[in-house]
Amino acid sequence: MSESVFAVPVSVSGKLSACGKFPCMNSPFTLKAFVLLLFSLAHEPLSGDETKPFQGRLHTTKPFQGRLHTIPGLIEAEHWDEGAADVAYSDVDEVNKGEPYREKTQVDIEKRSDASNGHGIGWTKSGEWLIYTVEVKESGTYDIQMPVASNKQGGTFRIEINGTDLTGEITVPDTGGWQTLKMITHKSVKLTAGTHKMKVVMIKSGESGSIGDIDYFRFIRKS
Ligand SMILES: [Ca+2]
Ligand SMILES: [Ca+2]
Repeated sequence: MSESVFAVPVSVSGKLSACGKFPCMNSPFTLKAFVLLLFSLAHEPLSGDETKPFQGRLHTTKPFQGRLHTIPGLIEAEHWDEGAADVAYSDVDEVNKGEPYREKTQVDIEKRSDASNGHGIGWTKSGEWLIYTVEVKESGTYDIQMPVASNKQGGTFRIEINGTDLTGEITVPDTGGWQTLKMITHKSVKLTAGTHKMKVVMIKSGESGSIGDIDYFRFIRKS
């Protein structure tokens, strides 16, 4: 639920109490606010997380098609969580410049025959991000393999787990063209067993004018 909806009943609470024990029902606005208040309390109980906007918003995303990503394993870049813009993902422009592969989205999905699952993400820009709900089966040290493509030197991105930087900046190299995927590997990240929110954050564009195309993230346990 968005913060703006939650703010409505709070702002009219004085008006509700002015009518005694029960809310005034003669005003459509007040009735709507009361219904919103009940809905907010039922679905969004206040907790410690609500004081932290970042963590508070993360729990509203859901795995794509109900399928939790598991680690070790392969996470398709195009299978970020379901949820609204700026909750499950953030994108710099409203249109999907690529393929209508999943529900209407602002994220740019590229159809490509050389990619796993026939799709990846493309047209990536600084400031964009994507959330993936993941279940780490075994605590340990992992390498992350990622097929990427870039025409000229690409940009940088990082991977976070529950809001903490996991990888530092990963650079997308010049792969010889947008249609040429090359595997890059980020080595030795430590993960703890459990369900986590993985966030891929686009940091800085490269000579290509973009960060790079990404096909998937494969987590391989090393120790
Ligand atoms: Ca877009
Ligand atoms: Ca893919």
